[in-house]
Amino acid sequence: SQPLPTSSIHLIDRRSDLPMLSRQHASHKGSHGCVAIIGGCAGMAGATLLAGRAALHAGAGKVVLGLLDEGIHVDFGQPELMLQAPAQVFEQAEADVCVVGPGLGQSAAALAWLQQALTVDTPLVIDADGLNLIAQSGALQQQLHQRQAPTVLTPHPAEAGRLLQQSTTAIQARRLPSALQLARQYRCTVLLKGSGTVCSDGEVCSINHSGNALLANAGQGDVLSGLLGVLLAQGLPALAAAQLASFSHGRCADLALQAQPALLTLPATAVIAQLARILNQP
Ligand code: NPW
Ligand code: AMP
Ligand code: MG
Repeated sequence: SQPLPTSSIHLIDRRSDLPMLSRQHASHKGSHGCVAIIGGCAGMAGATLLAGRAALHAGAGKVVLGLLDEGIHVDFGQPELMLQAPAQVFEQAEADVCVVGPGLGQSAAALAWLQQALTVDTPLVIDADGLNLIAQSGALQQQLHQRQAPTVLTPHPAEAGRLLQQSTTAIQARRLPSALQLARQYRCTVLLKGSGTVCSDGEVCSINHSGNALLANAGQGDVLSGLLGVLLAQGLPALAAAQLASFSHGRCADLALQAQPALLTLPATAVIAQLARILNQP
């Protein structure tokens, strides 16, 4: 496809490059967005809980998880989260945004709930197994094309490779054109993860400068998807939400390393604990 002019490529390396989040003095929980997250098959409920906890700590008024594993009814580490069956979440239809994929698995039930999620008329974030299922199904790709509300795809390089039928190495060698191609081919906003996350809406591309290897551990992508969900639920446009989510996620790791230069890793729950403090930090 057409290469981008350099004027359409931006480096994001300061908080002031991105919109600040605001809270009205007399606001209430209904003012700050309701985030629904669909995933959590047996053995991977942790991914969905991490996304939900991240959404809560990033400022969501309410977070509802639709778990495929219906045996889990409470997150004892974060009892603010509402744990339901996916059918209940869709029936209530109260969410301002839907995130689908963290810990979803690739079962027949996962496929059915992804199909349902693609029909919501609110913004939609698709991550992890949601992306893996779309990569394997022309019917889902067609459903994606028909969506009117904004959709953000958040692949890591291996997931991006599956979506473009290329190797992970090929994606990593051409990260900017890959993000652009994904955005154009799937008619979505794309957040291509990894060191130097690339965000694209098919017209412009940005490269995120924050983040470091403290984030190289399981669960970080799940945190990012929940964080992105809240920003969309609060009304940020898709590209700005993707840029702010990746910048803030990376910034947690940069601030942690600055405070403790010998630090070796930052687990996903440790990132979540910092989100409320750093999201609006100038
Ligand atoms: P390698 O090892 O280099 O060949 P998968 P997943 C590559 C759930 N989770 N740069 C890398 O390949 C998710 O939500 C549940 C280069 C890596 O081995 C999904 O539903 C958790 N390569 C499901 O697990 C917490 C990169 O991709 C391979 C790369 C499967 O998701 C964890 C892994 O990708 C997890 O979120 C990079 N920056 N990043 C839970 N607590 O319940 C990744 N790769 O095979 O898609 O597996 O990402 O673990
Ligand atoms: P996932 O592979 O889905 O768990 O997502 C991993 C998250 O951590 C993505 O947001 C990556 O951008 C981020 N991440 C992992 N390793 C690094 C790194 N070395 N530098 C910056 N960000 C990273
Ligand atoms: Mg992931």
